[in-house]
Amino acid sequence: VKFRYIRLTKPNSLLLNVGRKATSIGFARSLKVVHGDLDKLPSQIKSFILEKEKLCLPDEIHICDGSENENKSLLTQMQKDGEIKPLPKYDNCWYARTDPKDVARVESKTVITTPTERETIPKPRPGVKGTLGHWMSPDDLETAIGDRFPGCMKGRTMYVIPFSMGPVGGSISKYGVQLTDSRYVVASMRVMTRITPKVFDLIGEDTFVKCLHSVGCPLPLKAPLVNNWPCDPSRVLVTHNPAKTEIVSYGSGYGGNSLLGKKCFALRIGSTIAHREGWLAEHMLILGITSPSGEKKYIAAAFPSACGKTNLAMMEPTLPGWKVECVGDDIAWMKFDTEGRLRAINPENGFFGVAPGTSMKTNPNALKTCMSNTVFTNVAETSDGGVYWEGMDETPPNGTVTSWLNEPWTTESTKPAAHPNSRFCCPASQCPTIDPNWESHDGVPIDAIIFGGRRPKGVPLVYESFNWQHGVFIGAAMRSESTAAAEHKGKAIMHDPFAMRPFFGYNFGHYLQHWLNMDQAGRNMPKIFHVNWFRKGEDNKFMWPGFGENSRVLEWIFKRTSSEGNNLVRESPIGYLPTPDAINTSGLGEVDMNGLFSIPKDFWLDETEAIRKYFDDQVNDDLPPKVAQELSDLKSRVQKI
Ligand code: GTP
Ligand code: SPV
Ligand code: MN
Repeated sequence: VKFRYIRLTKPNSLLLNVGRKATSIGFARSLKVVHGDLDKLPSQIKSFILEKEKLCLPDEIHICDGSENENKSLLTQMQKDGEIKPLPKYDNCWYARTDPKDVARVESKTVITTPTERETIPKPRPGVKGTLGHWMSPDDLETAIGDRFPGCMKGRTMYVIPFSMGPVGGSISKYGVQLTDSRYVVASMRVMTRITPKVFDLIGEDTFVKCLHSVGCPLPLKAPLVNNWPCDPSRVLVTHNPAKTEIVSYGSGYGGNSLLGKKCFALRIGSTIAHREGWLAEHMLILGITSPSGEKKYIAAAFPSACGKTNLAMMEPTLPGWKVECVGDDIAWMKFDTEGRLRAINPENGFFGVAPGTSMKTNPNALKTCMSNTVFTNVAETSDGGVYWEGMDETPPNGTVTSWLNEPWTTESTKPAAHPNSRFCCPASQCPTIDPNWESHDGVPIDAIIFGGRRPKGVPLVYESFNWQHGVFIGAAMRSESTAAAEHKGKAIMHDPFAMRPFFGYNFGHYLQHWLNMDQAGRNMPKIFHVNWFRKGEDNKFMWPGFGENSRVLEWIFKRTSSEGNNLVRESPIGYLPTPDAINTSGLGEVDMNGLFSIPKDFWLDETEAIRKYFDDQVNDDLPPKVAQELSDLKSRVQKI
């Protein structure tokens, strides 16, 4: 342990001097850097660390190097403290149970700070509550941080995580430094991002994304921990300051609230950078698809949280001869190159995937990916040292099951074994179908963009936009049933434009204009589609088998992106539909294809009305006229059904 810095404090504990080399003793409190060398860091990073250290007052600082040894030592310490336990059935896999009050993203406590509210969210129609994000004024942000952060890391270690979003050194990649007092977050960030001290050199004196995270449980504890999971659920706050490229998150250790590279950086701050620099940061999977004749294309797809991105990205096509490979399962950063092709990278390095519903039948590749080096959170455990969740197997596992709530569980139990938002966190490189180009520095070329959601009624299996502008409208009009990925209860159909509603870093109206502006002469614009795997029949069962069978829909999309697909469409009021035989149904069994493609007039009249109300209420004066025009065109087409 090196005692290199001295924090000088007056007896009344007013902080006077921070980060100065120790030259005197007396009432000084030492600043311990237990790993890494603060002096070797670029000066702006060192000042960032010292400023936050002074605020949070950790006992010591550990500058992470991302090494295997560092990871092992963190996991061992956590195990010793009962924060995680090993899962001997697999190789280097770990199990964490959270405080049941900290299980998902907290959208209501997630805010963006800009000088004016209008930069962050459109001004809703008078009397209407805005639902397109939460704004916090710079003054309120300062107060909120002042209420939460002083001394919040007392007794704990502040970890400094240098991380890259995208391959280190890639042309589309960006860098960040996260400070956190959670070892679980360090271990998870090591899977989800690329942690390396090279990032310090790459940042140098350039701007970087500054991330500060605390679970908000200084030692000694004021109340006992639940499941040894530190958090401060009643005071959670996840803040973003785009002008300062700064993220400050307090009170939660879970997922998007604490792994700040993911939604906070790659989407919220990312979308503001993309807006400024002329590219797109989107809540999209990226997959490569190869036809039986060996032709390969890449597709990006935006579905809301827990609506099928991971599953589509890793799918095993049931159609003979087709191959799907995974570039990413959650986030895409996309930029037009000098040749006018849209190129995409996956800024992440791992998957933080929904566990329930993942089985050898639905998503074998996800299961194979998480057999080693994986942290499972809030799934159920089995007495043979394995994991369990709803929809994992046809039959319940051997041995006994203990639920995520640490209660004995049987198939007779009324509560679920796993929390519906329980997740696996595993390295992308372990995916058996990872794409050979998944770390390509300049990204992969995108030929099609798909939007989709959970629509139990009225929305066909697939349709295609008439053109880019119509496609932007389709993204803007997206709706989906709510899921357990955030705090929403029940199964209401929510508006979730571009699957980005919880993740916009700036005014959605400006975002729409940005998408419209992408369409420029000389660019090869990807075709835009909408899919719905979740339509239900009279019996309330899914009409479409989904998962690997979705390859039948991908085949049509694939063909539509080249001239061989010219004759495979018919026009409908909502967009192009496949001609009756264009979707290969051989070997599919009993599926009501007519029902899956029906466009009920009443439903679509209601739908256009709901979209109109949403645009008027929520986007109001910031709705680009071209999007308003698309809506009125849709309405007149639907009226003629
Ligand atoms: P986030 O990680 O929250 O962004 O979610 P995601 O979009 O990656 O969703 P994911 O692929 O994890 O799927 C969520 C749930 O939907 C899982 O329980 C899946 O089993 C289920 N699901 C995925 N694809 C299909 C499908 O084609 N049909 C049906 N019926 N369910 C599906
Ligand atoms: C989502 O909610 O879309 C996720 C999970 O991918 S989280 O990392 O918690 O945001
Ligand atoms: Mn997601």
